[in-house]
Amino acid sequence: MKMSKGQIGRRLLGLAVAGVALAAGGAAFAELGQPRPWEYTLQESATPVMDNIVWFHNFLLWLITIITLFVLALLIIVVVKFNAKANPVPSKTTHNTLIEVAWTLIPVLILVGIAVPSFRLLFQQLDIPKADLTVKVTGKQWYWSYAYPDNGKFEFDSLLAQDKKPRLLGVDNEMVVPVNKVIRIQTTGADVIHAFAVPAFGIKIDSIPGRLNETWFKATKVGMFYGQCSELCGKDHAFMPIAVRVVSDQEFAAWVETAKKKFATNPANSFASVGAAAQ
Ligand SMILES: [Cu+2]
Repeated sequence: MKMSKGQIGRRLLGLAVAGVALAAGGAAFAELGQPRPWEYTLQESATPVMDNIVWFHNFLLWLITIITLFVLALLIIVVVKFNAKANPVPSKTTHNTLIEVAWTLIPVLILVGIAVPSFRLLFQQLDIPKADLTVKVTGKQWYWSYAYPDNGKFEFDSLLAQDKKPRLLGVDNEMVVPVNKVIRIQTTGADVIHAFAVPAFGIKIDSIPGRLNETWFKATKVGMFYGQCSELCGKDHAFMPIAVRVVSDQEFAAWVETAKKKFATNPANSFASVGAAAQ
């Protein structure tokens, strides 16, 4: 069967529409808080800090793209217009005040334009707002421990669960936090340096033995969010995932009650025993 040009056009358009719909559907099904196959962008943001990291990333990407294209255009002009064949008698010009001032000032202004949002973001990350809840995170070879000093001082270990999805990210005991609350993370290392990182929250901070590092996040979406140890810490570095479950206030309160009982007899509960002994 022979198709007219119009028919072919409509077929192609139909295919394109189907392709776009499929891609959009794929994006909609992609799960929040974890990497997805063939991902080349940042993970979808779930905190105000990550919103700004994403914005800053895109801002710089546009800026560098425009600058690169501009320099490329200048190079092409030079190659085409000023090669020996096209321009046998070169000009002897050596100075041009206007252009020299411009190519000094414009880059300075661009750098200032980058510095302002960059410093704003840095301060937002480092200036921890009044926290609703503190979670103490200890990196260990090769798992994480989470302590809740504000909620009954229980502590528990969180280990990779081989049978759980997503592969190499699922854990036995997830860290649980309430949504839309400022969570202060205090982190340290029990043996070597680890790093606590959750991409969707825009946090990554070293967990260093003998030292307490602080960061914060305010998750604005409920769900599961995954991260990984981000400082090479030994043979099982790749197998100590971070899994954070963000829930409603009521669910959090209910979880605290069960967690208190569940982890009361945790022999590794040194934090709670030290806290109890001090009282
Ligand atoms: Cu590690």
